[in-house]
Amino acid sequence: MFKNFTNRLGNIFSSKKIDENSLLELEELLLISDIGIETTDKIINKLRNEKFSPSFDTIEVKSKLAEIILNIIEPFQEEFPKLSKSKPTIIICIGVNGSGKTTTVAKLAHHYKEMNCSIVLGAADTFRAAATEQLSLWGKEMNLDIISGNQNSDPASIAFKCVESTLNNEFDLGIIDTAGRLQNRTDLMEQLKKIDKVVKTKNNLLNQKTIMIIDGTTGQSSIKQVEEFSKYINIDGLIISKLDGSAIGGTIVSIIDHLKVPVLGLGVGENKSDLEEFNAKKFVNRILDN
Ligand SMILES: Nc1nc2c(ncn2[C@@H]2O[C@H](COP(=O)(O)OP(=O)(O)OP(=O)(O)O)[C@@H](O)[C@H]2O)c(=O)[nH]1
Ligand SMILES: [Mg+2]
Repeated sequence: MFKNFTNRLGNIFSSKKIDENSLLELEELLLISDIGIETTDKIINKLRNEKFSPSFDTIEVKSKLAEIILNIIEPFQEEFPKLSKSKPTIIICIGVNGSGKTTTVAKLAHHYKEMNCSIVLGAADTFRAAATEQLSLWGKEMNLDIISGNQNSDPASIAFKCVESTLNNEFDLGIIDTAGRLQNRTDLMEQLKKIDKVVKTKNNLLNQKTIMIIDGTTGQSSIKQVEEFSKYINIDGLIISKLDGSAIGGTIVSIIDHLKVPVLGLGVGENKSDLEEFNAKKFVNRILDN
């Protein structure tokens, strides 16, 4: 087996030919990186139309490839929400089960705490008893107030209480954790809509941002997840978690290509400081240097 992308690229183009054979091999390589068939085809077609110098080398192919991928993703690189001085911000974290929502709530809280912002957390995952406890532990560690309720209480009412607390206590930021839900569970998706609706009732007083957390190891099915969630709630951006492991994360390229949704950050571990702002250039290198 070849050790990495660059080595394989070198082998594919050692004959110094951009032909159907080499492009087919390149297609396979991009698919291994989880870029997905349609986006891979698009990339290959663009590469096919590029002009190469007669004695081109791996570096030239790689840099053209990097440019093509960067052109797809860079327009969707976005910073974490900037907090305004005049209005507080409410961030709602959503996603399927186990995608990394609660951990990301903690990571975001840490990020904003480092900027000296005042923060309250809303434990709107009332589905599992352990969920509130998990968030409370993070709250304790960072010395943050937390709004919670009993198990099975209405998550929308917790979300609303978190909004009220943010406004009444003049916090800069309220971050709402929600329960994991599968996109085909209409009842749970409707519940999400309700959370969104109650937060929106105070929209003249605050800035609302909804961030969907995607498990970076999930692969192509995450496109469907984002697509389905966005039928119920407007998604302002994505954070892709669990990219500290072996997952290359090429799915991000196809998610952006298909859905044109901004990517804000990457989760790179289980600690509160393991959150990076999404940097498209760095990410392309991650794909092409893996
Ligand atoms: N390695 C790694 N693990 C992560 C990352 N983010 C979350 N995890 C782990 O993934 C597991 C699930 O994370 P949670 O934050 O509880 O996920 P969740 O989406 O809140 O889960 P539910 O509330 O059950 O839907 C935990 O063991 C986390 O420590 C990450 O960026 N890297
Ligand atoms: Mg959770």
